[in-house]
Amino acid sequence: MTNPRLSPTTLGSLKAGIGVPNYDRAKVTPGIVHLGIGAFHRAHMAVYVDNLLADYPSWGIVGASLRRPDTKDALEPQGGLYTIAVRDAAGTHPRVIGSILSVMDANTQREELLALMASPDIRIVSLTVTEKGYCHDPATGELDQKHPDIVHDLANPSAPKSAPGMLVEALARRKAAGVTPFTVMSCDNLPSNGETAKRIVTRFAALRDADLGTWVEAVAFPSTMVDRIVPSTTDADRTEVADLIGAEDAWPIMTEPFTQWVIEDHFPAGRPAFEQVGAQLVKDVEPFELMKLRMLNGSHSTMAYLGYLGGYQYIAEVMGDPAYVKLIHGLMTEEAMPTLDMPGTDLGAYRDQLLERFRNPALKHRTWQIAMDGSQKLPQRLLGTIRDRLKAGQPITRLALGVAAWMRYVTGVAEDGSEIDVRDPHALKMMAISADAGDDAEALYDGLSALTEIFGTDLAGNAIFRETVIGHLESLFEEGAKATAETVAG
Ligand code: CS2
Repeated sequence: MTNPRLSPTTLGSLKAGIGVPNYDRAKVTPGIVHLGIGAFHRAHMAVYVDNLLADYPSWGIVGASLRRPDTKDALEPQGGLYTIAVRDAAGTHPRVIGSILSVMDANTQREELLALMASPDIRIVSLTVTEKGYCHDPATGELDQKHPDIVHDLANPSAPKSAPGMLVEALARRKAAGVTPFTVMSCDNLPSNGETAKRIVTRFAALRDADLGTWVEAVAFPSTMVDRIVPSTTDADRTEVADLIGAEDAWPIMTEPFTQWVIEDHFPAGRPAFEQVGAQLVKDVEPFELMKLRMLNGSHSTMAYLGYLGGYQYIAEVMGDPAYVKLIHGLMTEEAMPTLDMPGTDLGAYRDQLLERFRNPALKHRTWQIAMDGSQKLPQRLLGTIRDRLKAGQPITRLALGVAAWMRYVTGVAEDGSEIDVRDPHALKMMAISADAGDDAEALYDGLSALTEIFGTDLAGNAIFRETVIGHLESLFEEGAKATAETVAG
């Protein structure tokens, strides 16, 4: 007999012992709209909210996707329910989450979504729209006014496509109706993500109308540091989850046991008691963000490019190569940690915990997945650390290898000559640059580092940076990724 579909009506007939919502979903009302209802949100914030709803039922989530309707299509027949499956060496531990009340597709339900965002019931609009969803220049953090979606949204402010456009239109409607603003909470991997979101949104509002720009300046944009590794779900995962819970779930989430959320406590419109379910509410999130971006994500991106080039499909496989482990250990200890100012935090313990998480054999986290959107990720993961070290006159050997591996990766040709499916908003531009450069390391460096939206105006011409990256590129072309990792790891 095939399993029934997971839904509110089948919730009672799941296999024994499967965790299900401990509150009456019918009594939960929406207090949060979440833009970018991808796997990351459903493995993270939606779980914290799920843990709170028994005591705070006015904080349910309505999710919205700005690009693809696939999450809505999958979750609608399930009444918003989905499984989170936590994986470790001991097995897979499923639990059903109920905090997402419904999902809207912004493309087909724009008016309905904007009306909800404008309603006083919504006190938080949270975001995981990925780095590129901010339509900004990653090197400066400023709104990219030439971005096609921004051009579109400024011309059609009441029918926006972009996240900044949606936020500003909803805020404009609140202003017109005399409703106080919601709090905007970014949960993306950006440095000072609150301030960055604020800068972009207020700029967009001011471009629409000066008065609106001034009004939006009073909106709260707390920063948050969000951490949980969430590989994309495969068909094999779906089958495993169906067997474990006794129901078909079209959209389960596979993740690790670890989870961390550090939140700047600035919510004038109110917030759920996130501190009761494990979040850290602090005054200043920035040191935590830098720690995570530079240590976790900087290592991740380096392992993704260098690992993919070396023929490794998963992060856990990369961690099986002692040269790569030594390299990443060194990158964190020698190059990233000295740039962080975290009194009271044991950075060595944090590093060791990261290495353990990367090793999780049950988590099939593809190097190719992490390699996506490098142009948007590199600035905060590697380039900021490199800038700080250059300023202090310190070596950047391992960090520069991460950058060189990215440059080698975006040529779109693997070491065995096969094609790499490079996913990046600037993929075409970068592949044209690398087609001109061929395997001439200097030409490749000069072409790619001239992209000021990634490298700013200061880095490309820095003699030490240039020489170090070009040296690594030559080695990547001549010796390959594995041999280069071994040499640089020392
Ligand atoms: C990863 C992150 O895909 C990526 O770029 O580095 O999604 C990473 O898994 C998360 O930031 C972990 O919190």
